[in-house]
Amino acid sequence: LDITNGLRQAIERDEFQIRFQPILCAQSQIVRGAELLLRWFPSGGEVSPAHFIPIAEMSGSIVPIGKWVFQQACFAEKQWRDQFGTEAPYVSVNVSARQLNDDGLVDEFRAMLTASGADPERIVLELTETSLMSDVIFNLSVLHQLASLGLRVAVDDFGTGYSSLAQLLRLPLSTLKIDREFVDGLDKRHDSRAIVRAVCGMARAMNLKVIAEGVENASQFGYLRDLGCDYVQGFHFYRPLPPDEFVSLLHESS
Ligand code: G
Ligand code: G
Ligand code: MN
Ligand code: NA
Repeated sequence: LDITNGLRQAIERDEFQIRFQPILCAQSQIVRGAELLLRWFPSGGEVSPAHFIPIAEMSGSIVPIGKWVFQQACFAEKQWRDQFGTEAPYVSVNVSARQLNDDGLVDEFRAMLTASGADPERIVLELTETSLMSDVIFNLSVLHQLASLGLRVAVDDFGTGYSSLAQLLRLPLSTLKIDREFVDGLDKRHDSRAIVRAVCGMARAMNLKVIAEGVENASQFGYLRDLGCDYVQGFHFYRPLPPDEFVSLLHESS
């Protein structure tokens, strides 16, 4: 399989599917959001995003793919809000650094928001710490333009990059997503607990929300709740779900 060429035709061939992994309030355990995760099924098989996303980034296909993903997020936000009103969850989408370098990005996101009727304040763009720091001056300007559309910005994989905290906090952020490496260490390592506690404390002082990702068991969840983490996500709660199963879940719990 030629991944690079396959990715160029994947949208028109209708080979992508999306999943939604629920994000829950740590205190109430009510579903408040979902992360949109892309799946690719080229002619019968499946290729993991861990494999194809880096190739899409290198070849540039991530630009049209990222627009398609954002469009799906807009449709989902509108659909959920029509069905569940103010109780509807927000939707979070992964955005690659390469997409920020695309001149058309801001105009195209604006047009998709308008055409779909989605509420930008209920859409979160997840950028990894590493990609945010790759060109902080340039990203600062693009992210402020995206934030002025009303979109929220989250730092994904927080704690794994080598960022300057001062630089990072100049960005228009709403949320920090603590990397699962620290969550994984919670019931094993004192330093992971200290890091999670410090991140939660800093976030509160800076008026940011904290999400812990990769929560896999009750013990990790217990620490996160006690340490003041706002939201949780992981296999302990739910795997990434097909869109109809996610909506069924919302119906069951509303
Ligand atoms: O869903 P899974 O854990 O297999 O995803 C693997 C990696 O692919 C993660 O780092 C995730 O952020 C990334 N990923 C999944 N969907 C998307 C997407 O729509 N866009 C981008 N840029 N990355 C994605
Ligand atoms: O890099 P990013 O944080 O966007 O990665 C999201 C990926 O993490 C998704 O592909 C999802 O399948 C995976 N994931 C979600 N929850 C868990 C979990 O509890 N444990 C592990 N190991 N991976 C998870
Ligand atoms: Mn993510
Ligand atoms: Na992450």
